[in-house]
Amino acid sequence: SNGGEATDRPLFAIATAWKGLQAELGDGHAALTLRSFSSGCSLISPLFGCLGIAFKFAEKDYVAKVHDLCGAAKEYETLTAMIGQDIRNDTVRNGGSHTRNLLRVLRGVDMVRVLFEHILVTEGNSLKEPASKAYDQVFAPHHSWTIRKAVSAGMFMLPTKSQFLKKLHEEEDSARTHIEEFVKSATPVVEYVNNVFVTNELGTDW
Ligand code: 1PW
Repeated sequence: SNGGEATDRPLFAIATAWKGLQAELGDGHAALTLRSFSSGCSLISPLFGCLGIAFKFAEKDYVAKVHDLCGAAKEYETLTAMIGQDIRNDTVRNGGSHTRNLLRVLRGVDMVRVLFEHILVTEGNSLKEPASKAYDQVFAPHHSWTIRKAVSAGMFMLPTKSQFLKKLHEEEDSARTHIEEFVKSATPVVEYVNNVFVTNELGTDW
């Protein structure tokens, strides 16, 4: 797999993999394979680990769900095939179902995408400001009061942006390039997966 490269330069590995996912999608009519999607999602896991102890729980939740999707990829060729099975079994919204895990993982990816968008336009060294905005946009509407309070307390323990980039072995300039590339590629991929939910009439608001 992507071993050394992924641990050395996580942002480079992420940007490269997601560029590949966007290419796999082509003009949007091709089906995305579950294998490449879940491996692209697993490359994002180290980012959560760089957010410090406060986000250990978020990291564990994300990693476990990505792991489930990687396992499902041995059984299903495409995301659509995997979701179809949950629809036939009437297990779409069941705790731990592949489809439910996919929706959670998709939100994790979207959170990183939105966080990066905010980082690109935020002056200064704060990670708390862009991370809080991204959380409020992507996750907060789906989380209970208790989780929202825990997350907002965790925001005070985030590293600074420069500490975060240092943990990722990046300089400001190289990081910006990879971040821009990821945002550009992830946008249509997230939109595609979102659309799979919508066209199957599963909704994304749960
Ligand atoms: C690089 C990202 C930067 C900022 C920090 C991100 C904070 C993300 C917060 C996630 C908090 C995880 C709390 C877990 C909640 C679960 O109950 C929930 N999972 C998610 C991902 O919302 C539902 O999972 P379930 O019930 O389907 O197992």
